[in-house]
Amino acid sequence: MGDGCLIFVGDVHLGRRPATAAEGLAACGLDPRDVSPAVAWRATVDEALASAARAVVLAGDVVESEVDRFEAFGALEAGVRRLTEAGVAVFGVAGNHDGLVLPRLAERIAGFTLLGAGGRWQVAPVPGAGGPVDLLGWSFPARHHRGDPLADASFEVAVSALRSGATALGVLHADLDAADSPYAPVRSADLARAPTAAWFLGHVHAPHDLGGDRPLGYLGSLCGLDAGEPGPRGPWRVDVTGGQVRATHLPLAPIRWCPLRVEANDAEDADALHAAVLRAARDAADPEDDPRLRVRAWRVTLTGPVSDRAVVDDFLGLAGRAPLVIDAGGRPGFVERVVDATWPQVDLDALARERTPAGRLARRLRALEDGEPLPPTLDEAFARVSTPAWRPTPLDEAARRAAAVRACRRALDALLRQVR
Ligand SMILES: [Mn+2]
Repeated sequence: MGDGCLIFVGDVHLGRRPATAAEGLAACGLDPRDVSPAVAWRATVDEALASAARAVVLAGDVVESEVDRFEAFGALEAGVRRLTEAGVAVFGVAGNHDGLVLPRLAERIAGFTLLGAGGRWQVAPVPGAGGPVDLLGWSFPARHHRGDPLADASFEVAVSALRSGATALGVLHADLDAADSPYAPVRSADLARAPTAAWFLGHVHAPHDLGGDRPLGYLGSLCGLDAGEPGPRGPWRVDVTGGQVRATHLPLAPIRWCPLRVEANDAEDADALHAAVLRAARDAADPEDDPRLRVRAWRVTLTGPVSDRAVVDDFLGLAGRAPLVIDAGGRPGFVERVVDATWPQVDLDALARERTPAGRLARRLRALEDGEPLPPTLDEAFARVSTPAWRPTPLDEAARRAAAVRACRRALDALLRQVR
């Protein structure tokens, strides 16, 4: 029995629900509980049982916060019991959200093995059929951890405890390549130097591409919780054959957050724009998506230059009255929000000659679009919002310019609407 696969699970956040989507879900006949992380966790357990996995490994932030621990206990205990009764081992490391609560839950749930408790690295052999596999794990000892976990003396001790001939898989919750982070900063170069065949990380909710030969990166959230977590979500199936690791994403999350850009200028009235939104969603929705996907939440961005502002305003007014329902790709869906990123279709050259505030703005916009250097005051402003904890990678020149162009267009739009 068993093909020896493991199931790795990124940030689950039991206790969280997509609160802002309640109305849209209701319009699709669903409740926030139908698309919660707990549902994704149950589907993950089903998947592990169906594929006769050797082990399920949780990469931290299993629980949203301490006040969710009773709810999390129920969901976690039920899943762990089903797994262990079928001979599937369950491991986990604690993250920043559950640095205090996961160790307490682990103590009370039979069969759940917490790895690296108290911030001390630990090695655990994975039981079950197949070649020898060792897990190398580290848990958050608190809500914050400013030190590099790899710099801890226990790391070398644990590494030397890895069995020779075993495939070592690293698991921890950490902030990758973010030097000043209060969330266990680690360098990918240091991880790559370790004698492991792969590193599976929790913390950042956007999944990395782990499909390569030696996977190293974020598993991503198990279930997207808002429009900031777009695209397919779910656990990863990890197969170990002859020391080779192969990771496959299993997009089994019940809800998917889908960004959708729609050109607004082609529509002559609000109904035509509505039809364009439906068309775009139907083009984007893949009927072959995982059958466990129950609903799509669309974030519609209206874009492009617009000659008739009233069409967009009319559409926004109508769409704001009740959630816009979209049946696409064999699945229900709803528009979670409409973002108006259109700009007025004006003769910028003519406007730029005017000695008015709008003219001045038009000159600035043209300069930005023509690639003239960004004003230093603007770069200082961007530097202030690029704090290391939230935006480890500073915005590059192209992104700063695009943001400035967007802001300029919005301001020009507002200005021209006052004038007319
Ligand atoms: Mn998290």
